[in-house]
Parts: sequence; C-alpha cells; structure tokens
Amino acid sequence: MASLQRIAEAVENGKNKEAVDLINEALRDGVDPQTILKDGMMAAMEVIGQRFRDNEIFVPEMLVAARAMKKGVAVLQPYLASKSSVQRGKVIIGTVEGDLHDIGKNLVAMMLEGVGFEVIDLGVDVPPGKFVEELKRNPDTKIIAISALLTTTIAQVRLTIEALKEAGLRDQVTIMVGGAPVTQSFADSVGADAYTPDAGSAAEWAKNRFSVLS
Ligand code: B1M
Repeated sequence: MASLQRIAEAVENGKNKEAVDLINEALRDGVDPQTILKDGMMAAMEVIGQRFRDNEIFVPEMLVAARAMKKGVAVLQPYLASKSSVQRGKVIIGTVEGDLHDIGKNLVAMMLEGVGFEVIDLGVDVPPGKFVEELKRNPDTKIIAISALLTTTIAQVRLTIEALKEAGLRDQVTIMVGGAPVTQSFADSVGADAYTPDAGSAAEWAKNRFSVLS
C-alpha cells in the first residue's frame, strides 16, 4: 500500500514518475484525495520550504520538487474539482508581479472551477495593469482573485487593488486575496473583500458569496 510518507518523499526528491505512481496507488487503495494532497504533497512542500530556509537545499531542488508536485496535482485534479453544473460567473485569477509561485494559485483556480466559476487564469508575474485590462475585456467578471507568496511581492496586492480603483472598476468586482504571507489584517488594510487561507476555503467563500445565478 502506498503510504503518504512515500508520496511525500517522492515529491520532496522530485521523482515525478514515482510520485504519480504512488498517488495512483493510494487512490486505488481508497485514500481520500484531499488527504493525499494535504498530508502527502503539501506536507512535502513544507519540508522543502524548511530545508531551503535551513540552507540544506537551493532553488534547483525546490524547482524539481515543485515539478513533481504539479504532476501529482494533475493526477488529483479530476477528484478534487469535479465540474459543477452550476454557473456562477467569471473569476480572473493571477499571481502578482514579481512572483513566480503558482501551485497554490492553481489549486485555488481548480477549486473555483469545481464549484462552478469560469476561471480566467493570467498565470504568474501579473502586473496590476494586466488585471485591469482583463477586467475591461470581461466586464461581467464577478471576482478578482490575487495570490502572493513572497513577503517581497505582497505589496503588489495593494498596487493591484489601487490600479483597479484608479480605473474606476474596483466596485464592480469582489476581490479575494490569499497566499502564505497574506493575513486577514493585511486583506483589511488593502481593502480586499475576502481573505481565505487555502484553496478549499476560497472556493467555499466564493460559492456562498455567489450562491444564486445572476
Ligand atoms: Co519559493 N519561496 N522562492 N519557490 N517556495 C517560498 C514561498 C519560501 C517560503 C521558502 C522558504 O524560504 N522557506 C520563500 C518565501 C519567503 C518569504 O517571502 N517570506 C521562498 C523564496 C525565498 C523563493 C525565492 C526568492 C528563492 C530564491 O530565488 N532565492 C524564489 C522567488 C522566485 C519568484 O517568485 N520571483 C523562489 C522560487 C521558487 C520556485 C520557482 C523554485 C518554486 C515555485 C514553483 C512554482 O510555484 N511553480 C518555489 C517553491 C516550490 C516554494 C515552496 C517550497 C513551496 C510553495 C508551494 O507551492 N507550496 C515555498 C515554501 C512553503 O510554502 N513552505 C517557497 C504549496 C502550495 C499548495 O501552497 O502556495 O502557500 P501555497 O498555497 C496555499 C495557500 O497559500 C493558499 O491556498 C494554497 C493551499 O490550498 N493560497 C490562496 C494561495 N494563493 C491563494 C489565493 C487565494 C486564497 C488562498 O485567494 C485569491
């Protein structure tokens, strides 16, 4: 039987094929996909982060672990985000300018799709102006979802919201923010409508906010 520990080790060591095989094995054994994600794969990212902080590993090792994580998430995707028949409207999502982290943002996008949103994913390193342009192209957008993973890029969240204000578009959308350094008090200070700590709670919050078709 594939243990969560073995999955975590495969992800940590960047062993893509082994990670995918072990995840498939765990699914066949009936392990809950959320448990595989949280206790196997996300736990591995925590270990990687800690090792990086301790100077035991460097960026290349973080990168290969991230690749294995992405391969694993692709296997879990159909289980985590089965398509909803409800249509709740559009979400524009992106990771802020200067920030290349996208695993968490991709999970949020996946979960939002799962509860019935149409997600326009701008990717990583998204300048404030790009959020504004995309909203102009899609004025029926319900939510702007902003992800930031670095203490050095968190300021971009504020700049993005300010750019939306300057364009006169702020009040037509709900703004959700998140990512490891983001907190509720930070979200309040930049005038966001919601802070959620993880992908599941982001989808839940958005689903409740847009609970009826409009
Ligand atoms: Co980077 N990195 N990284 N990294 N990296 C962290 C974030 C770090 C904490 C590692 C550490 O020092 N321990 C640290 C940041 C420190 C800080 O700012 N306080 C760090 C650093 C320093 C860096 C570089 C500067 C390293 C360097 O070059 N010297 C560099 C920056 C590059 C850049 O962005 N400009 C860098 C680069 C990278 C890689 C490219 C190698 C790779 C990213 C690959 C990729 O994403 N495609 C990478 C990785 C993998 C990590 C760690 C190890 C893992 C991140 C991750 O994917 N976690 C990370 C350490 C850690 O997190 N413990 C680290 C799993 C993911 C599911 O969690 O993204 O937090 P997370 O998402 C969560 C929540 O935050 C939330 O939901 C998700 C869970 O459900 N969430 C939202 C996220 N967005 C949300 C939006 C919402 C709501 C919730 O609403 C809109």
